[in-house]
Amino acid sequence: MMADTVAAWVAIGSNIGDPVHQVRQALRALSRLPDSRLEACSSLYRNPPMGPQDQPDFINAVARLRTSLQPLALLDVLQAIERLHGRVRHRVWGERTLDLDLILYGARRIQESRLTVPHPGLAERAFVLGPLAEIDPGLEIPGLGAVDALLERVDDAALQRVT
Ligand code: PH2
Ligand code: MG
Ligand code: MG
Repeated sequence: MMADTVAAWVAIGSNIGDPVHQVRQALRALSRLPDSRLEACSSLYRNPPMGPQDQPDFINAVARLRTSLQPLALLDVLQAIERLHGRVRHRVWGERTLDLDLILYGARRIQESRLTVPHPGLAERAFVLGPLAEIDPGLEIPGLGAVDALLERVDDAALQRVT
């Protein structure tokens, strides 16, 4: 078990129900995944919605796992957590109880029908780059460059750390 492990990064988001509680529950669930260890998690950040503006603020965070699960197997368990936590998703870019996105898997680039890694929106999203830079500032994102350099190019003024 845990032979051939890689680091994998998961972006967490929630904006309906009790988002802070749901993000904490998600982190707890990530700490219990098979063949995986939760290595690091960022602070929680409150921030305004990207997309439709008539929805509540999001709570976002990023976690780093060490895993021997293959990317699609990891995606399966992430989607199982979303379902177990009663995922509700009303519209594209809209409100949801829990969103777990596999944003990076080692230094791999993956193009499959179910999964694109690095996550296509990564470089534009302060709510992903901010928490990611908190735990791994110098990380090189395949094809995009270092996290801290990418963060300098987006507006992160609205990211509010939750105490
Ligand atoms: N997720 C979305 C749509 N908009 N906005 C913020 N701030 N954070 C998110 O995680 C988010 C969003 C759909 O996944
Ligand atoms: Mg998602
Ligand atoms: Mg998402």
